[in-house]
Amino acid sequence: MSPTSSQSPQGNTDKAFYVTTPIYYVNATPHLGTFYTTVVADAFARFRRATRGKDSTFFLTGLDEHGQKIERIASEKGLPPQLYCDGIASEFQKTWARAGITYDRFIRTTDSDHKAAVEAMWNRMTARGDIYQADYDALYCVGCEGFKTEEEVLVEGNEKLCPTHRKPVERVKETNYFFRLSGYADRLLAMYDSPGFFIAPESRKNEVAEFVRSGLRDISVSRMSVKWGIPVPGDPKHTVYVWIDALTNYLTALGGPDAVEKDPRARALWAQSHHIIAKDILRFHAVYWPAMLMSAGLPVPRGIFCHGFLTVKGQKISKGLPATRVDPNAIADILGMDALRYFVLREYSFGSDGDFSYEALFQRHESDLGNDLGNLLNRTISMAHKFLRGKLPALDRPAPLAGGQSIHLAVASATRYWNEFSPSRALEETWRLIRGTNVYIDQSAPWNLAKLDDTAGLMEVICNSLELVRIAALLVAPVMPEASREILRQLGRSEDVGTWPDETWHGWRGGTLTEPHPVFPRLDPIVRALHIARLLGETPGGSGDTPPPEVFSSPSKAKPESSLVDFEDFKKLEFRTARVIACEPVQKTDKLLKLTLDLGTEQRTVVSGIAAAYAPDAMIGKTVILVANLKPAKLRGIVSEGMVLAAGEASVLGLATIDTDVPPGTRVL
Ligand code: ME8
Repeated sequence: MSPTSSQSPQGNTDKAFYVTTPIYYVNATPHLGTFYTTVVADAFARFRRATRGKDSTFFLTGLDEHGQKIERIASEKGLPPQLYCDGIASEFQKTWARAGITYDRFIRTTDSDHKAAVEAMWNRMTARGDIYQADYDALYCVGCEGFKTEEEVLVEGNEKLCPTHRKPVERVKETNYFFRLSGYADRLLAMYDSPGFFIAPESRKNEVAEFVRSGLRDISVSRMSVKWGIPVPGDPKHTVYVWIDALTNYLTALGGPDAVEKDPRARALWAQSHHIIAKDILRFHAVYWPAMLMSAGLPVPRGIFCHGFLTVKGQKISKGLPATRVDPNAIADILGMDALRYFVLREYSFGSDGDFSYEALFQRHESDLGNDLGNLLNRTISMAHKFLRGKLPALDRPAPLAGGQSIHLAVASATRYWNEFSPSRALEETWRLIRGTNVYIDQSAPWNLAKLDDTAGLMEVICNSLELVRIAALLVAPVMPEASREILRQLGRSEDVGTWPDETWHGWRGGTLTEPHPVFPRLDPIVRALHIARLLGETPGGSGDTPPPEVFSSPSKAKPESSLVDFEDFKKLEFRTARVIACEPVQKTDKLLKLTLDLGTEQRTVVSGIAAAYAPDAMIGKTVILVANLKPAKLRGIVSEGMVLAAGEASVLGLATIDTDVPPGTRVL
């Protein structure tokens, strides 16, 4: 079972909520795995702010910049480590800004207050008598920044490999400082069973308890051979082990160990601290970290949420495996960040592993976002304009709503699942409401009421529908903040942004509607196929192409003004006339034709989605307009070297041509 806030260590319903993500290594830019954890944390933070007030919540994310791994990468790149870290940090910050991540602090372990917090932790653990010096001879994986036992490593020939990274481990022989972890086994086991602490899912708690029961060894907490880090207080030849450094970040952000003890706000937040991580770093968070805190005389965190891995074709998405690279920014270029946020929160049940595919992503975009939510907004606003001129005051008496009980239930259930940290189930309940509203409109048939001049009936159905759309917009806000804002704007209810709906039915509260405007524009199936081909092409398993420009966007995709293109950008596109000299259908599809084009000085092969409108023979001899400088994309195994311009949305209606005879290859402007 997931915890609820009423189970806080003090046994009260404290409003405070502190949520953290891991601080990510700066050995790569954000990918779908780091995006997932960060979006989950952001959605929890947004939900808490909406339900308990803006100041109740503190959301922390950031970067783990020290250690041997980063020291090596920076040196390979010939950069001073700080400069290297600054570059990656700015990439993370740009992506998180674009993804609407509302962190209260973006911590970097190179921040000066963090150094002070690590020193304070070290001094507290030393004062407790838990830090001592000894010679060390052990195996180390730089990828994990972790020590490995002889039993843990894989032996292949003469080499010993890290079981996670499949790379050789290194032997470390040094005089190190050690932390007396072995002394904490009993207290850790008692903590796992105490009501004031949780690890979710429960299975992960059992796994950790088993590890502790099997016996804990003291851990090395300093390195002499690593310079990129925080010096050990009083003995600067040694550098604090990167995990001791990194875990302390959760205290730094609240003011450090002393503040967590003495400052009332820091104390309240720490008592409600929730670490969101994936299973790769569970041991560090559920064993090392609470033991360090116990040693430092500080309370342990409130809880740890351990989610599974996102995979591509069963392989964990990770920086070291380019074939698993899924770039959130490349997806957002096509669908927007909200759609990707929705997808990861809806598709994966929090806690389990989940496989990613572009097909599933585009499918959900079309069905859940376009057909269900987008269509509901669009039809409701259109009907309000058509039948009632768009000005919809609140009714004197809220209209009763058949099925009002189920709406009450949908809001209550969504709220409950958010409180229980189950985003996919909360969204499932929200979609029950959205789909139910579409059914309500179908069954009430306002178009028939209009024919009968039943204005009161029309008012009731349309006001009820508007209110249901408003409730849906508020319920999706933690997941799709921009879409929520836009829906509320179209409803004339901008003042509701950031609020949470009541569980009881009050009816429509009034508003002046804007014109309907698609929030999740539909993608033509061919355009969608092209997008998928090009997104896959970014991985070595695909065609190796880089993304084509925005020209692949559906013509219906409405753009906010800020994304209008400059003339300079437009000029980068090269349109040329081309004569079709051969044409044949593409196997196993009834949509695509393979064209051979003459451009005067060269021939090109282009795959085009015009098969429904043109027979292959009818194409021969035509002069078409080609986007000639698109990066090639692989479609059904054929490399397509450009794109033919055509009119139409869901299906092609006609080709763009030139009305006089011009030689093939002529530039079109
Ligand atoms: O471990 N699926 O940093 P890291 C789901 N610096 N989540 C994934 C994922 C995947 N395929 N890949 C990565 C570190 N993640 C340390 C943390 S904290 C004090 C120090 C997410 O860059 C997930 O949250 O290797 C995972 O735990 C984290 O990124 C690992 O990030």
